[in-house]
Parts: sequence; C-alpha cells; structure tokens
Amino acid sequence: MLTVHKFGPAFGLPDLGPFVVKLETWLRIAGIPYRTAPGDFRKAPKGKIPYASDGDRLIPDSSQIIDYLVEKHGDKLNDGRFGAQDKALGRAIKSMFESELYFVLVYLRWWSDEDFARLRPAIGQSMASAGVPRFAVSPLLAFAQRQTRSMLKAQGIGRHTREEVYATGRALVDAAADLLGDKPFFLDDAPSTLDTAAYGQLAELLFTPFENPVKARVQEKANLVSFCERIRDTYWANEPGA
Ligand SMILES: N[C@@H](CCC(=O)N[C@@H](CS)C(=O)NCC(=O)O)C(=O)O
Repeated sequence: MLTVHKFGPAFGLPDLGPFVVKLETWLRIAGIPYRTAPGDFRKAPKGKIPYASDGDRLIPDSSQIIDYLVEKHGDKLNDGRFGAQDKALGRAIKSMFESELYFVLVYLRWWSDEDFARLRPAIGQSMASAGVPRFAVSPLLAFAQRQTRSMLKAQGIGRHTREEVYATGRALVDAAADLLGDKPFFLDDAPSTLDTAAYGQLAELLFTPFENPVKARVQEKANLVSFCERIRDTYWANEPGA
C-alpha cells in the first residue's frame, strides 16, 4: 500500500503543507487506500515533503506521485476528458496556485516573527513526530526560518514590501474566483487533479488562523469558500484533524 510521508495535521487541516493536502485529497477522490507516516527530510528523494513510498520505491513530488498512481491505477479522476485547450488552461491555473500563490502563502507564515510564532508549535510538533530530539527543535526552527527567508528572497517575493505581497495575493485570489465562476470545480462539474492542487493552497489560506488581507479576500469570495467547503465536507468529513 502507498505511504504518504507528510508533516502532520495542523490547524484543523490534515497537514501543514499544501502539497500534502493536495495529494491526500487526490487519493481520497480516486478512492485509493493509503497510509501516512511522518516525513523525514533526510530520506526525501528531493529534499521536499510530501514524498511517497510504495514497497521499496520512494517517489518525490506530489505531481510525480499522482503521475505514478495514474500509471498504476488508471485515470481515476478522468483528467483524460479534457481537450487540449482545457488541459492547457488547467496547466496555467495549476502554475498560478503552485508557483505563485504558494510563495505568497509561505511568506504569510514565515516572513514576520509574529506570523512565524503562530507556525512554530505546528512545525515543532511535526519535527517531534519525525523523531527530532527535543533539544534540537528550537535551533532547527530558527535555522528553518532563516533558510525559508533566503529561499523567498531568491524566489523574488521576499524582495517586495508586505503591502506588495498582499496586493499580489489579492490579485491571485480575484483571478482564481473569476476562473472558478459559478462552476463547482475549476474546469467543469466534477473534480479533476487541478482542483486538488487548488484546494491544497486555498484551504491552507482559508482554514488556518493566519489573519491577513489575502485570507480576508478568499473569505469574501463566496464561490471559493463553497469550493473549499465542498471538498472538505465531501472528502474529509468526520476525519480527525480535517
Ligand atoms: N513540487 C513539490 C513541492 C513540495 C514543497 O515545496 N514542499 C515544501 C513544504 S510545503 C518543503 O518540503 N519545503 C522544504 C524545503 O524546501 O526545504 C510537490 O508538489 O510536492
């Protein structure tokens, strides 16, 4: 059986990480049984979480894991129903969520000491469940914050002012709401892999206690709120930590 290596539940969500929420939601929609285990960065094939194991095989990256599962179990979410135009649109929307909104989300958790203070206990808990000794948690957290800030500078978002980051986040949320429109899912009436990517990022903004203008903008968009609630209530109902 597939094992998803993850950070662990936090803030009422099944995981701290949007790519874990995406992958587990995908597995639930696909109806593929799986186990979870604490992720260990030293064993992660590409140094990122999530990764998965299936027997002796280790697979990195939520999208590559999904490709592997499609190869193994077939196209359970029926992504093959989309024509070339919708496929291309879906690819662009995925990038908007995972290559742009994601970095806004990371900034909103890690950049300021005030936001990071809210995140610390959840990361500390995840480190403890991965076997990090108690004495090492605090220095590792400080190291992780420094590393993440450097990553945000290198990526570019860390060079903007806070107001500029908020403006980017709000513009992305507006675009997401316009793209969703009055459809139940981003491309049509049934969930596709794209919706799991969108849910991973949006749920981490909407359902977590980091208060900022980007979360407030999601809350203002009734269609995005319904989208997140629909996925949560359908695929995560009655789950501890969901
Ligand atoms: N493209 C990867 C992204 C995974 C990712 O960025 N994970 C973050 C946590 S949300 C991580 O492991 N960051 C640690 C690091 O970069 O050192 C996927 O889809 O799985």
